Amino acid sequence: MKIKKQGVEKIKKPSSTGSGPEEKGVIVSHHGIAVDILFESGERRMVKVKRREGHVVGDNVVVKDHRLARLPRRTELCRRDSRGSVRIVGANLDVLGVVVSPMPLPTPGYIDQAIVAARQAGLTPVLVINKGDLEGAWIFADKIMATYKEIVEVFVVSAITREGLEALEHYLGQGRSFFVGITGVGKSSLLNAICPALDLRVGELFTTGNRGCNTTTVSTLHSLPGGGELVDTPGFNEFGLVDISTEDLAGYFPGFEEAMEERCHFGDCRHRTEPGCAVSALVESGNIARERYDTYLTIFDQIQAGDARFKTRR
Ligand SMILES: Nc1nc2c(ncn2[C@@H]2O[C@H](COP(=O)(O)OP(=O)(O)O)[C@@H](O)[C@H]2O)c(=O)[nH]1
Ligand SMILES: [Mg+2]
Repeated sequence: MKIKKQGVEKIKKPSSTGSGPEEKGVIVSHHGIAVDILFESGERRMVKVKRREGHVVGDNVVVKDHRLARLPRRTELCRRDSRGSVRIVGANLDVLGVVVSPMPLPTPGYIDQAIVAARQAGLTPVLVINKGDLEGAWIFADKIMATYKEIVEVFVVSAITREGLEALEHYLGQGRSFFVGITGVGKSSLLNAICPALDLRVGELFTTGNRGCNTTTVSTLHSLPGGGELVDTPGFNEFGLVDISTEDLAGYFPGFEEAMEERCHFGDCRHRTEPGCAVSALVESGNIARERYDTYLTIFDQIQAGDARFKTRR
C-alpha cells in the first residue's frame, strides 16, 4: 500500500448541509494542532485539530467536509505525568508491552505499576526483556522471569542480535500494542528490528554511563510487516496510576491473583494490617514475595496520598 503525504487540512465549522465523502481513518500521531491520519484508502495526511479536543494516537476518526469526528473508544490507556496531570496516551489498544532491560534497569515498582495500569484499562500486559545480548543479561532476565512468568507472558529478546524476536513478532501480530518503558531500554530499536523499513532514530548509548538518549518525541502508530500494529512512545520514566482507588488496587496487582480468589475476612480489606487477610497470609507463607508486597504498600500509600490532589486535576 502506497502512503501519500499531503499538506495540512484545515477543520471548518460543522455543517449539516455538507455532502462531501466520509473518510474513515486512524490517528497515527498527534502534533499539537494537527493529527496525522492514515485513511482506509491508504492515503495519509495531516488534519488540523484543536488541542483541547483531546484526540490521541489510535483514535478512529471520520473526516467529512474538512470536519473531524472521533468515534467511540474501545479502550483508553491513561497515565499521570510527573506534574500530576492525567493524560490519555493511546486509544483502542489491546496489549501493553512493558519493555525493560538490564541497562538501564527499570525503576522500582515500574513493572507492577504498568501491569496495574494495563489491567485497569482492559489491556493485556506482557513483559519484553530487551538487550538479552548484554553480558550478564540472563541474571536479570532470570530474576524477572521468576517473578512474572506465572502472571504475564514474558519475552526475552535482543534488538541487536534479533534473538527472540520471531516469537514477539508473532504475538504482536494479534492486535494493537503499545510499548512503554523508561528511556534507553530499546523500544525504538525493537520497532526498527521488527520493521526495518521505518529506520526510526535511536538514542546513542553514552559510552561512560548506562542511560540512552531519547530521540522519540511523539507517540506514533506503525503497522508491522507480520501483522498487528505497534505504538512507539517517548520514554515514560514513571507510570503514575490514574483513577485507581486503594480498594481496587489489589484486584489488579500482579501476584495477588490467588489471594483475591481466597477472599479476606473483611469484605473491604485493604490488605495491610487487617486480621484474616488472604494477602498477608500468602506473604507469611512465602507465596507472595515480601518485595512485591512492599511495592503494593508503596503504591497504596501513593494512591492514598494523591487521591484528593489528583482527582481535582482531571
Ligand atoms: N546491546 C544492546 N543495545 C541495545 C539493544 N536495543 C537497543 N540498544 C541500544 O540502547 C540505546 C537506546 O535505544 P532506543 O531504541 O533509543 O531506546 P528507547 O529510548 O527505549 O526508544 C541505543 O544506543 C541502542 O543502540 C539491544 O538489544 N542490545
Ligand atoms: Mg525511542
